[in-house]
Amino acid sequence: MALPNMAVNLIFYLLWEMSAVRWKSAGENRMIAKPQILRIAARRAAARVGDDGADGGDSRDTGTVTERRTKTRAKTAKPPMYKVILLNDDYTPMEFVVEVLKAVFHRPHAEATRIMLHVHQNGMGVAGVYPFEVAETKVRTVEDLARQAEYPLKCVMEKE
Ligand code: TYC
Repeated sequence: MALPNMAVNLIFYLLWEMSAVRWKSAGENRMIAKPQILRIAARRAAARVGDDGADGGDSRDTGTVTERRTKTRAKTAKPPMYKVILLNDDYTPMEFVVEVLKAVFHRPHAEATRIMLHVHQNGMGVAGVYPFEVAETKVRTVEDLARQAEYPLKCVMEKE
């Protein structure tokens, strides 16, 4: 018969109280009483989240709570991302912009053409989104290529 959770919690609470009393009066016995209750409760909690409770815990009666939490926390935060934005001008040839989008931003031809036309019609457009240092390098590469070809193509970056 499955007991309702509240009843089970109440039983654990009473067992806990009893063990705490024993703990106060039992001297050496305290090493046994408290962790025993904790282990049973932890095993039940683990069963509820699909863990068998067999691992991750120390079964020795050390008086220390050693059951590990099963939640994992991400250790590294995602790096902030930066949009690399192409700016329109009246002089850079469309073909040159398409080639830049293919070579520097690894866009397939059709997508490069679409982005170039978007910039041409709207004044600016996103060529790609990257971590800070990658975005910085892309901006410099575009401007180096433009300078070498003597076109005024400009490119900026903006935090997402
Ligand atoms: N407007 C340019 C032209 O008509 C083409 C162009 C597109 C230039 C995108 C820059 O980022 C740019 N030749």
